[in-house]
Amino acid sequence: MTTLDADPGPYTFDLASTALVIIDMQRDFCEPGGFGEALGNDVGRLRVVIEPLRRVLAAARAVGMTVVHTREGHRPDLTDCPPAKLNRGHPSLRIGDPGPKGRILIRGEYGHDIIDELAPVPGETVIDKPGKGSFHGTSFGELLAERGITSLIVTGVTTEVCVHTTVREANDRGYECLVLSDCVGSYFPEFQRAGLAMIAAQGGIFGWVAPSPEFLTALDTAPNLQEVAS
Ligand code: TIU
Repeated sequence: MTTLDADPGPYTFDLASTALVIIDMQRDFCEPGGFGEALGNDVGRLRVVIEPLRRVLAAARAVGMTVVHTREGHRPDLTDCPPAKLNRGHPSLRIGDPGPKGRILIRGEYGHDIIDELAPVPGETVIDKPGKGSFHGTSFGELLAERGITSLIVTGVTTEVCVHTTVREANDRGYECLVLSDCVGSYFPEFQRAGLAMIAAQGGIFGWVAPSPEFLTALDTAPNLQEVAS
């Protein structure tokens, strides 16, 4: 077991039963011309997470941790996109409309895929999800159960939307979630601050929060899973 300092208190995990979850680091949210910008957001605000998250991903790969990426998006025929989501608000481009990076939030399109800096490598699972949470309408829960995963290191975007929904879903299912504060991002600074505070408040009502250097230091002392297996 490995322990690190977190809010509201020490977070203890066993590397063999822990997964790094990278939520929706897609061009559609992090680059101009995608869904995030169509909703009126400054996508530049999300780019601060890329470098710390790249370091965490490299460290997780080095110790042989389970890594799961998620992507929010829909089938080309939009049969998995409820009208309530499709018609919400007044975006400049709606889900399925042609945009500069392909059809907005549609699986298989360039904009839907994960940014180059964090591209998955063979052996890492990519979960395509139609909603904000990673469990809804996906095989994420089955995958975690098959691998005996009970702890999730949660990263990605956006803090108050897909990260929060996933952490809440996971918490209700009994997973222990650590959110890395500098590896989750929001278009809204006030939501970033409040979103992180909500997770750790009330004795960790949804989980734990720590900056990524705490996790990287903890990984240095954790047993390397590849060496343990060999
Ligand atoms: N709009 C917003 O903040 N987020 C989303 O629509 N999806 C995710 O958070 N991935």
